[in-house]
Amino acid sequence: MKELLQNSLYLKMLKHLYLTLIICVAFTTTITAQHEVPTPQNTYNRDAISLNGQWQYFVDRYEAFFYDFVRTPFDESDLWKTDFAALDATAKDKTDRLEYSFTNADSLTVPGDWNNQREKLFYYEGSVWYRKNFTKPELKKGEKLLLHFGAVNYRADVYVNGKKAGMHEGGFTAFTFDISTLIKDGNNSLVVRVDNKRYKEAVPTDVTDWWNYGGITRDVSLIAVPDSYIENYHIQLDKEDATLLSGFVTLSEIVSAPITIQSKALGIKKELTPNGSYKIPFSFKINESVTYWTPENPKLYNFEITTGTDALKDQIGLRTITTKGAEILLNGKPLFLRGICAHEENSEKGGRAATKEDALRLLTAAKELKANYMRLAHYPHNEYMPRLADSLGILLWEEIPVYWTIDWKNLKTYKNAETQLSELIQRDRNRASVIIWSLANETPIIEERLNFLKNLAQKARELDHTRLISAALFKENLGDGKYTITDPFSEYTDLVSFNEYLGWYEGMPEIIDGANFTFSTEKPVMVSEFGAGAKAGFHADATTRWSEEFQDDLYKRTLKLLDRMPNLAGLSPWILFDFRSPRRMLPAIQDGWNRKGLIGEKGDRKLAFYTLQKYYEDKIDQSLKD
Ligand code: GCB
Repeated sequence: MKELLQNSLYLKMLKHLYLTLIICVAFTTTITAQHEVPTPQNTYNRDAISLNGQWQYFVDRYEAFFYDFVRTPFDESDLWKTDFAALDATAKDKTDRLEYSFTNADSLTVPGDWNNQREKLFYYEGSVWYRKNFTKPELKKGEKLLLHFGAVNYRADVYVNGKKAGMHEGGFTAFTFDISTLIKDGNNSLVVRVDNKRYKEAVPTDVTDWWNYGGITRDVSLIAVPDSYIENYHIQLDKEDATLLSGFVTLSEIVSAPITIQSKALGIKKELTPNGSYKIPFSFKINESVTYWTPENPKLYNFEITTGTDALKDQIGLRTITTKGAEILLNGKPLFLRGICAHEENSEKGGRAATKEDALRLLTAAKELKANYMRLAHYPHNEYMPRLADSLGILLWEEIPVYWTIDWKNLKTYKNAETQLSELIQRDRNRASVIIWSLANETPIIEERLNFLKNLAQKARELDHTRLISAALFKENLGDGKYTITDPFSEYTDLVSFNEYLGWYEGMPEIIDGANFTFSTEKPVMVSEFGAGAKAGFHADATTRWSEEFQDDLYKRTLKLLDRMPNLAGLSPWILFDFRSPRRMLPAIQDGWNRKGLIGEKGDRKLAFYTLQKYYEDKIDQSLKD
């Protein structure tokens, strides 16, 4: 007995020594090598091997597969040496993580959220592990293999053959790893831990009015690129002089061979000399006459960029977007934005809009409404949206999830928001449809928030000086039916945009009739939201909340208010479709849906849909007469 006791004590001591050793290793060695590279521009047109499809998964509610029992992440310790592919119930190597296995595990479809694929995951917020095996593709000499994720909500920890490729935070932007040194011939294992827990310091923070769908929500692909590849470029008309084509090309590695930018239809073939730099700026005259990109004629030109080692095609619309006083000018001509807001959801199928067809569903409904513009709320949407909007002729406001409350003083939070903004601009800078970068939605007017947003605005302008900057602000009630904007951040934006909910969050719709707005600024004004909840198919009189009639009446009164609003350059009512929100639980009316859609979740057009459609038709007729 004594011997047994001594033995177990000895074992315990050994275990402690071992753990201390692991913890020391975790703190003294550099944490696993990071393979993240900037996401290359235009992965859309690169030859890629899709890793979409069925991925095995298991739920890790207590995160026991990520942290050891003293909450040290396994991937910061030596324990992570085990190859995931070998981790199955029969493995001899005994670790705690043997209790988890992909063998016999169920599968989820990628891209897609987990909430709508398994009933038991509908409300789940936490960690889920995914695995996909893939065969190493043939690579030419000197080629690298990039692993590209369209988006994972919210945090992704990525492992290739048991080694960490890296981590990405932010649920709506693309990220890429160079996995060339992690892959092996034949079968390879790709494991992703997806964690969608909400927390205060995150972007967005823990309180939002939309569903926190978890999962690998966008396409995953492998892309082979040469050693030096085209990492980034911007091709657009010069903002000051539309006879010039201006921009830059950035390479992943410096090459000496010239870079060619070519567009046959425009008679352009220009050689740029890298001169030992990664980033090569250009600006030259276009001799042919240009058909400008407009919503009515969304002309796209084929461009080809070639370097000594790489070649890439893109379809780019050429246009300028500027403001003059209270007007927004597209190609120098005044433009009225007939808009509508949209969340990235397919309410009929359920869940996050993840495919090209899902994106088309949203854009087609906006077209039917006679909109020429959409506000993509409240986070970057799938690349399918701007790509399709480019060819369908819909202008876009794109946005990052700096929403309501944010941990304004936290530098990490700021960096996170800035990274998401950079990743968005990086992806969509060549899309003619995108005209506005929006930096925030309904954020409180306090000092620390102003600093945060001013820095974001500066960053946005640094990365792209060709587009307009905005944010959805709060209005100010001056009493006696008078309203204005006093938010000091409006001094830093090109547009003064605000959310206006008179008659829904303030009084009954009659209040709208006596309301008047004045602005001290000469900038274009945009009503970025207004609306009312209505359950599709519920009919009553116009004073009954939740009826289609109430919503319709509020729209009619608001549209009149907008007609007398000075400097108005556009509107984007809230919202195209009903969308899922855990904040909206009113039984038999909301049942988990925000009902402010002009279209119900099953596709039924509500009365207000036709009212707005008519308003937009009249605007078109009016602009034809002008
Ligand atoms: C807002 C928010 C939006 C909400 C909406 C509402 O002002 O910007 O995210 O969903 O109001 O329905 O209350």
